Amino acid sequence: MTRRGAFVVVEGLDRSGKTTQAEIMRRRIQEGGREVVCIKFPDRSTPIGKMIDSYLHSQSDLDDHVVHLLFSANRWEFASTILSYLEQGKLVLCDRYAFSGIAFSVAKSSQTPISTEGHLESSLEKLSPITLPWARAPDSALPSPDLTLFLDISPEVALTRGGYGEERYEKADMQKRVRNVFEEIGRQVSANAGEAGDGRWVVVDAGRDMSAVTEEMWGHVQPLLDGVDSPVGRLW
Ligand code: DGP
Ligand code: NA
Ligand code: NA
Repeated sequence: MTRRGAFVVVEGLDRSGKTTQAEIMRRRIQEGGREVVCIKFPDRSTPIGKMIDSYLHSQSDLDDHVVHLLFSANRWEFASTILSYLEQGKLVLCDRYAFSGIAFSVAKSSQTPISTEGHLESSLEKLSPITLPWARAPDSALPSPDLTLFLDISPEVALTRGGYGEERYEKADMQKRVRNVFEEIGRQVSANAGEAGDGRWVVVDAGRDMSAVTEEMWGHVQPLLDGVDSPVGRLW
């Protein structure tokens, strides 16, 4: 029986070099003669993805809970695709996943004062901020990564890289909160990894030069190149 492909997720803060590193990783895997498929979330090409894109460009305003569910729905749109690639023995390399979903929503919601303006005042006041357990729920049972590489960078170093971009979340105080939530997620994932037998969480210091980061990532990906014997897990 042929082995299934490995599911590898690259997570990270904005400006961590995540997308560049994922591309380098893809090329390396391919040059080694293995099949690899790259996926990136949010995937802005679908109708749901277009709503997310509009939100990120601040062209539309949506309640935090709604946004959270859209990002999650966007992942569900590709869940069966991911599973079928893995079954075909392909390594799936995924730029952001459910961990970003939790980190950004919890961080955003904890900094938003509840609006006291307008006719929605009374109902808005009843909406609670997004908690970690609430944020985890919609991604429950999505394919679980065999390995998550978290590219960690301090907001200070991110600033030396030219600062953040124009999108909604790309502000220093928000990035600090995101980093804190990612840290908590990492602890929870690591605590469950042994039990469930899947899903290691590895923190990679992405503040170093690019080749050092690539080499460390490669060291973790290499053992997965020949595939995985165990069935694909499911999140939490
Ligand atoms: P990127 O294309 O990787 O730069 O991601 C766009 C932005 O969206 C980035 O600031 C991180 C944020 N983001 C990614 N995934 C999620 C998610 O699932 N939920 C929320 N709330 N934000 C996300
Ligand atoms: Na970004
Ligand atoms: Na993304």
